[in-house]
Formats: sequence, C-alpha cells, structure tokens
Amino acid sequence: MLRLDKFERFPLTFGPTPIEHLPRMTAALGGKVEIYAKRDDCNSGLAFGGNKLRKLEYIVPDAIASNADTLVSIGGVQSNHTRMVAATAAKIGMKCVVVQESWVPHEDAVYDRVGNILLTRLMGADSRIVPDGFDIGIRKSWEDAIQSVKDAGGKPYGIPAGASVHKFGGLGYVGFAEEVRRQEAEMGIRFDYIIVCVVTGSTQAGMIVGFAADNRADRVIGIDASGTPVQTRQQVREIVDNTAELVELGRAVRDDEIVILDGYAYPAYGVPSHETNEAIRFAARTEAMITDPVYEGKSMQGMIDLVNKGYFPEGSKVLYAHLGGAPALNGYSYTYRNG
Ligand code: 5PA
Repeated sequence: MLRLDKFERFPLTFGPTPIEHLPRMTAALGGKVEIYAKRDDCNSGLAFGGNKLRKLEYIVPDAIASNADTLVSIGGVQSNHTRMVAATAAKIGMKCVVVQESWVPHEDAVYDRVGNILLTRLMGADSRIVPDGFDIGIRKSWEDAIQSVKDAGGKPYGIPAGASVHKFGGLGYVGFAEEVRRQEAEMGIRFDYIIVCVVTGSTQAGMIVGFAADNRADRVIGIDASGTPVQTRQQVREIVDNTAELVELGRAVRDDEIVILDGYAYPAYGVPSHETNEAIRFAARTEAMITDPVYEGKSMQGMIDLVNKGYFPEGSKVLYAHLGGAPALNGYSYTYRNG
C-alpha cells in the first residue's frame, strides 16, 4: 500500500478521469493491439485542464500553509503549465507571476497572443516573456521573478517548471496509477503498457512509482518530447527516488524500470516533425482526439510507430495517457491552415 493518503490534496479536478476505448484508431493501426486513452485532458473545468492539475492538487495546501500571496512559475511562451498555475492562482485567490521563456524557435505571427498565453493573461496572471532558451532545470529568470515579488512587498510561492522538482511534484501521478488500478478492477481488464509524454519528468516519475507497487513500472513507456533526454532521464530518476520515499514504496526503483524512448522529439522541443503532424491528424480524424505539436502529438507519434514496429505483443492493451495541451495548437495556425 502506497501512503498517498497522508498528503493533503486540494481538489482542482472533477475526480477520476475517463478511460476510453479507441476502436477506430485500434482498427486503423491493424487491430492487433487494443488502444485506450485515459483522458487527463478532460480532467477539470479550470481553463481546459491537463496534467499539471493533478500535481498542483498536492502543492496548493503547502502554498496556502506558507501564507504566500503570489504563485510564481515558469515555462515556454505556449506553456500549459503556466496556464494551469494561473488558473490555480485565480481559483484559490492568489496573485500569479509567470515567466515565459523563449523555449521554441517558432515564428507563427500569433504565437505569443493566442492559446495558452492568451488564457494565462485572461486569468489575470502577470506574464513576463524573456529571451532565455529551453532548459528544464532551475532557471535564473524564475529566481529573479521570485525576488521581484519580494521586492514589491509580496510573499511568493515558487513552483518550478512543470511543477516537477517541487518536493510534492510526483504525488499527483502516483494517484493516477492508483486510479488506473481501480478502473481496471471495475472494467475487468488490465493494461499491458501505458504511453506517456515526458519533458520535465514528474508525470512519468509519479506513474513509475505508482505502478512499481504492482511491479509494472517498466510498462510505463515515456516518450521524450524534450530533445534533451539525458537531462530529462536524470530528472525523472531524482523525482522517482524522492517520490518513492514520500509514499513509502519500500524499495528502490531500478534503472531498468525507467523506460524513456528518445527517438521522437526531433527536430527540436516544440517543433513538430512531418511525422508528428501526421500523428496529430490521425488522432483527430480517427477519434476526434485533439493532440498538440509540442507534447501529445509526439507521444502519439511514438505510440503509432511502436505499434507499427511490433513493439507491443499481439493482443496487448495499450493505455495512452492524454495529458492535455491542445490550446497550443492555436500558436501553430500556419502549420495547420489546411488541416
Ligand atoms: C507537458 C509538460 P512533464 O513535464 O511532467 O514530463 O509532462 C510533459 C507534458 N503533456 C506532457 C503536456 C500537455 C504537457 O504540458 N508541459 C510543460 C509546460 O510548461 O507546459 C512543463 C513543460
């Protein structure tokens, strides 16, 4: 038994997310592997939801207890995470400062005005665009923003990129694994593989710890979308160790239980390849399931490729974790102008 219950959780989501069978996608991929999706993209009424809310549910109690008045976080210009921090701040009545670094070499005319950043601004966050490039680590621009809140007499609460290296960042996705186990029991099936996009690491790390409890951590297949897989893997490793200790897993997670495939992030973080775009169109046209060019489009691309390569034995049930992110599509208006 994992000890997730000892941590306080502030509800930001509707509750357990649906698991949906995808029959047209299954058939279009040859029918030898059954494809399902767990719809964390539909997990909340807060500003279109997504994976960050599961993490933030375990972070908000700590923020409130610290007597902070301002949440301070960081991401790229089209960050889903900063949108979710802005939503959380609005919901709990705090102010919000988000640093938006220039992580993506992308020049769509409306890139910095639509989608995630538009929503972030709409919710009243102070959104600050800075020129620094992509990096999932602790950033000076974020530390400067925290200091600027202090200098103005405020009380900041810092949340790092993707809420990942926050001490409680991995807990939310331990909860995901517990939830899948309960749903499997209700549905009378068991998933053989879980596909998840990985960048800052705490989504997959939480799942790894959660599924380590019934010895299937290595069935969580991380599809790297960072393009910096060495750093991402190292960050996942650290979050796994920290989170395993928090929930009292009772054993160390081995390196071979951390599976991250790094062949799909090309040409760069935030830039979709031809194959990414085809994967996005495929999911949209078979199941009306909308994925984005930065994250889920790449994990969709990875899953399709793995099915085609015969990576999953015939008869496998594969659960695609849909983590959200569709608002960023608006920043790629030219790419998808003809569908
Ligand atoms: C993100 C992350 P992790 O960062 O926990 O590995 O999750 C990857 C991921 N899918 C997968 C979607 C839709 C995501 O938004 N987004 C970041 C952001 O700033 O939005 C943290 C990078």
